[in-house]
Amino acid sequence: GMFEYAPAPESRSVVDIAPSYGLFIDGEFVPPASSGGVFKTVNPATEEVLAEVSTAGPEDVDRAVTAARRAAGPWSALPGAERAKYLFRIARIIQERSRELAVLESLDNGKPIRESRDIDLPLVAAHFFYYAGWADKLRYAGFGADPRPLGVAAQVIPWNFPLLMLAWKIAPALATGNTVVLKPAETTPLSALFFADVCRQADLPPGVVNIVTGAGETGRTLVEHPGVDKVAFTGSTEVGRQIARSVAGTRKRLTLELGGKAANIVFDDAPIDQAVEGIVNGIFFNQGHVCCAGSRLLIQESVYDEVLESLKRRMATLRVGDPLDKNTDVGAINSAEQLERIRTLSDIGAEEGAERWSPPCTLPAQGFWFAPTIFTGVTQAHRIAREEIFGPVLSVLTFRTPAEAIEKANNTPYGLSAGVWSEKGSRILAVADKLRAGVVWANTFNKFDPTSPFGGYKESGYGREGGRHGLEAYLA
Ligand code: TXE
Repeated sequence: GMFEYAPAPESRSVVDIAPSYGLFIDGEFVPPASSGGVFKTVNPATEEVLAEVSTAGPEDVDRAVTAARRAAGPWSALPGAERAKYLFRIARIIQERSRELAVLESLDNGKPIRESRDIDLPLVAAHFFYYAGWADKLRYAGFGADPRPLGVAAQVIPWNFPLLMLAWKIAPALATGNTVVLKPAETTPLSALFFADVCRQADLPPGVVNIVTGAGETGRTLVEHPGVDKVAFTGSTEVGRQIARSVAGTRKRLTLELGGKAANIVFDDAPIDQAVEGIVNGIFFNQGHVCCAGSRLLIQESVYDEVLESLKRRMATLRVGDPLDKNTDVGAINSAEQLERIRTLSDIGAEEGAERWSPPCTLPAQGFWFAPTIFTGVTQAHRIAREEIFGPVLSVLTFRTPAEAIEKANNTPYGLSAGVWSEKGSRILAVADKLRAGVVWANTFNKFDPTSPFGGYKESGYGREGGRHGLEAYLA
């Protein structure tokens, strides 16, 4: 409309991306030891190459673990208040550089700048502030009189929230006196490499944080390295299973944060407009590349028509396109591979008889895109009701009674999150109590906070990140 506010797109020039990057080992950027090779990271919205990144081979991983081991003694011997100073410094530098890092994240990942700027980056800083506050409070806080770090943590993270997943992993590890070797995902390595620069700027002692880039093979080499004391993984259930097998029988401690297929349950007494906002946020936030995405919508039959009509109207207003445009709601799919996975499952949904609907929208010719999509007439038998799609695709089911809603919500191998929409507090509490999900949101969805523990049941993994619980995973 004529009064619509149309801010200029965020400027790419606020971030200075080098043509190529080495590995960050022992406080320095170094080339990989052998001709392990390089790979390119692309902007998924344009397919333009952003930079060349190094593949860490076994020798590089060994150097990184060795550096982390050497740094572990002095780092853990520092008074907690000293470690806190470094973490506070890192948090402040992230705030100071947040515009640059937000643009970088949107370029490498494809997420809308509004999200990287207003959600990812503030949460990244918040995590470092939060765990900085814990570093000097570990004694007599219920972890035993003299809580000890585990040593060297190997951390492997996915591409959906590159810098935020790094913060979830690194902040509690450092606060508790561990050192880390982290491997970012191969499609989104850049913000972790910029974080290495943040560590340098904060004068973090060499070896406390090491970043090794590469694909799954680098990740496997890292988690299997005998010098590692703790493995923390976020990614696919399949790789999580492999890691659990390889860690079994070693002294390594393990936490896994895997996939999900969350139910978002709308009761007939729910505030419908608010619920529709939550449904949209639940599945279209970050293109649905969210492990806790509300990918199964369960609507009580008596309000089905009303909710669906309102949801479709709202979906028609979603703007899909340039991640750097401040008006964009839904950005690019992170990679050609992920786009293929989403397309395949979506086509299976249609073939199996569910009804597919998307609002009219023109997708850019270059890059990886998928229109916001809903499937109605979905039953438990459909693969799109059971398998994680990890894209902007919502499967809609219905229910009559609270018992049926609970039964359907729990009928999944996953158990990461769920949402309940109702005017009645007593109903929310009663239902939440019966949901096998690590996180249950009431009249909201995809709300994150560093003080709250996050993690799953069943095939969604084990261990908790965030809050006080997040510290336990890093203490002996
Ligand atoms: O995951 P991978 P992918 C789900 C989602 C998605 C699917 C596949 O459904 O469609 O998984 O995504 C590293 N040893 N989730 O292929 O392969 C890899 O390099 C050690 C949900 O991207 O699990 C990357 O850094 N590491 C999820 C990280 O693991 C290995 C987020 C994740 O990649 C490895 C991502 C190995 N053998 C995907 N193989 C969530 N829980 O949020 C790969 N890696």
